[in-house]
Amino acid sequence: MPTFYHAPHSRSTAILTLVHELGDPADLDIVRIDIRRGDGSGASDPANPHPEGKAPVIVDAGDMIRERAAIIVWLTERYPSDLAPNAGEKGRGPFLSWLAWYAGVMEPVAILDYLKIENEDLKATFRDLPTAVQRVEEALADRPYLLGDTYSAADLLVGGAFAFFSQMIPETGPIRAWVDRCQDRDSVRRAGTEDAEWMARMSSSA
Ligand SMILES: N[C@@H](CCC(=O)N[C@@H](CS)C(=O)NCC(=O)O)C(=O)O
Repeated sequence: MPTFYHAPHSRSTAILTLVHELGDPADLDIVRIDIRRGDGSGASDPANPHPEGKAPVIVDAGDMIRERAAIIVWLTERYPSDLAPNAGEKGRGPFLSWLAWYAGVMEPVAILDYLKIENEDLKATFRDLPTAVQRVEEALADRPYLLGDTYSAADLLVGGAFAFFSQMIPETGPIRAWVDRCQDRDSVRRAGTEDAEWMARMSSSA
């Protein structure tokens, strides 16, 4: 049985949200773990199989699946749904492109921007946050979601990052309403509630 190692209130919450979107597959075990957090709290958890103590991570039959973009592909293939176009279907290329672009471009530029790091070589490689935001605005100019009329796991990942880094949301344009649509889902509310409950239990037992 695959096991999803989840660190509440972290990047891993996107994967918990996806698991809920996928209908909470009965054969997917969820193990909650601690991680070292940016504010100095938490600790690397001996139960976490990730070689760097990070989350999320899934282990299935001895295979380790790391990195949210890869985990999203793996989960949506293993538990087919309308959250991802299948291989060979229209939309599959854009779906994969958004996931890879998020991991390889958008998250790096968001972090560089947050840290106020400016460097011409980095900019030549990744462009910058305004350019990334522009790509999302263009995609949403004539459609409610990144792939078209329906919500997908690409919206979950990219929209969730805009919700987290809310200072990235432009005052005008389609992104604000799209982020709200992406957040207004039972899966997001459930994951948030479960994470908050786990964090409260952890701090009361500390
Ligand atoms: N690129 C990875 C990032 C994973 C990551 O950095 N997770 C953080 C939580 S937000 C973590 O586990 N931090 C603990 C640590 O760095 O020790 C992904 O998208 O899955």
